[in-house]
Amino acid sequence: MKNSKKEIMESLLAAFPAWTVKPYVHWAVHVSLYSAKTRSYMIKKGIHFTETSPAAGVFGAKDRWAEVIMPALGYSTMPVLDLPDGTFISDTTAIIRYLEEQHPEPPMLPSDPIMRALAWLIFNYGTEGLFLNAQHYRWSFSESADFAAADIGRAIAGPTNVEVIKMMGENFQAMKLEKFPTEVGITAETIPAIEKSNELLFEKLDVHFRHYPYILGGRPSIADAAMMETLHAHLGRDIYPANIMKKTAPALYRWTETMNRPGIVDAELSQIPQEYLDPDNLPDTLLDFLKLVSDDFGPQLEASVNAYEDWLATDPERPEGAIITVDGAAMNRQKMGQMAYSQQGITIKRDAWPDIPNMHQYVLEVVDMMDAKEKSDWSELMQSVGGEIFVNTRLSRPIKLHKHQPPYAYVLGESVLGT
Ligand SMILES: N[C@@H](CCC(=O)N[C@@H](CS)C(=O)NCC(=O)O)C(=O)O
Repeated sequence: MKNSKKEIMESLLAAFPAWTVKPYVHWAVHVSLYSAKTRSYMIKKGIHFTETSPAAGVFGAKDRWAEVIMPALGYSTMPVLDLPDGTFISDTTAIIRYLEEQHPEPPMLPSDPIMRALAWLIFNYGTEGLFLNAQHYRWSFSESADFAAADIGRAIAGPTNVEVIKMMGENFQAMKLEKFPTEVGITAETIPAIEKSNELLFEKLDVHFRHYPYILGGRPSIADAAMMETLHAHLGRDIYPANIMKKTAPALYRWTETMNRPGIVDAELSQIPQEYLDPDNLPDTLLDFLKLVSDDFGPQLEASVNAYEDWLATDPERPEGAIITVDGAAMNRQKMGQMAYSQQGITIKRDAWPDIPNMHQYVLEVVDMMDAKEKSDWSELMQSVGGEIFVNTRLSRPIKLHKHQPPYAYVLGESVLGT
């Protein structure tokens, strides 16, 4: 008997399983800081995805964004990942944790516990520790601001809507600059600290990427993806900082390109084994970078955790599930209060959000599962790069990422730690 069309289709799908995979949809825009993290992660991981934005028409995208995602979220944020089962996740860290669990191969986290803890630490630094660099180099310089604003207008209004693009662009820069001194901590006094940190960052990463294609050696990891946020989306594209990067750190610039294409190695570095570095033999290029992470990010971690503890202390009886914010409502930036910390000898005051303490829990989670020898090696490594804060800082109550279903927020976790 002749096979029916259905049977033929079924045998074809069995032969080519990739055809049956409904792609993830990455709601993102090219110019967006956080979108660069999930995009490069999925490219390197080899995850089949389509990218669309609220202004685009792909697969009826506009309607889903306006009628389903935005009303469910109750606030605006980018990126969002649509899952094949019809649900979505709204936060880059939640997206990466979910995908890593769903698709363990190829791993984007080292199996060695020391390297794994390091990956989460750099992930935290890349996701939030460079926020001021991104904001300053984009919005304080008119050539950068004009370029970025045009791209934002293009994403929102559509690429041919020139007049609206121009208007949106102008509004965006003014809106961002207004928040600089109070919410973000960028002022005439703090700019020298941000620029000094950035100069050191470019210098150290350029040396490292002359020797290794990725931050943890011959394989990409979640740490690279997180650093792509600031280093690609803003510093690697906006006119003013991209020129500095190309002139002073060409190997770093090359890494931003490598991270946005599939495959493992950079052709010139193909002699490097496609493996993560050996924790007993970390190169000076990585150790030097980690010293900078400790200097610049250690105080930020401490200040954010203190802000979280202060928020907790205002009402110690808060139940699990309570949204971690002074305003009580789910939102993109959940303000816990203000924090102050020292960077390059200058005090920076700005809003504190739960993101940094939340990600620090993933470092602690790995460390807590280490055996005694590994714990002592981790402490020794952190001590050697001035990162004791990363070992000693703990949270008195856990934070839970609740970004896959309402309230789409950082909330208090299940139990009080240590009881
Ligand atoms: N914690 C979020 C932050 C996402 C975020 O702030 N995205 C920016 C765009 S790059 C945004 O949506 N800004 C718009 C807004 O704050 O309204 C994540 O990791 O996804």
